Amino acid sequence: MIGKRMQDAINEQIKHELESAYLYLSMVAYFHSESLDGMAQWMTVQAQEELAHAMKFFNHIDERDGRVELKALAQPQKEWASPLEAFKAAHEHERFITGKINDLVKLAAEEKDHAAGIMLQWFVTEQVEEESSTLKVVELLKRIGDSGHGLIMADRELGTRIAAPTENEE
Ligand code: OFO
Repeated sequence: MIGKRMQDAINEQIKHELESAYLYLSMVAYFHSESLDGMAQWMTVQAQEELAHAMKFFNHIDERDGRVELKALAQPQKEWASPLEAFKAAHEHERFITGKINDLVKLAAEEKDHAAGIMLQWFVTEQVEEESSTLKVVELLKRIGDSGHGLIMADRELGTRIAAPTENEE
């Protein structure tokens, strides 16, 4: 059975993951409003990943005879000054989430909760990917600058992102 401290911390992390999905869905709406459907597609996949992350934590508590407790979600930001600012915000958010995962890893060690520790290793690796993928788009949009043609090309490229089949697996 999962211990109370770890259960509370994972319940908090479920909220963070759902808030990530909420933030990225808000960016989907923003990109659609700017007629950037490719970026909206990229962020849709990102939001779907976040729901899968929330469910990994949800199932971990469930499988260890704990009790999931869903919390109120903060209202996400609605507008950004530019696509670059939106992707910068996504990258900053991923850095924040990495910090939260690292806190959970520390707690698992303190509590000698090896099951949580093993589960969390997947998230440690995933956060490297999450930070890297958002940073790559930030760098791309910085290079493009004010070029309208560049933005259209980037939008087309980002629209090719599809959900990896393994992302929704346990
Ligand atoms: Fe769940 O990795 Fe992003 O936030």
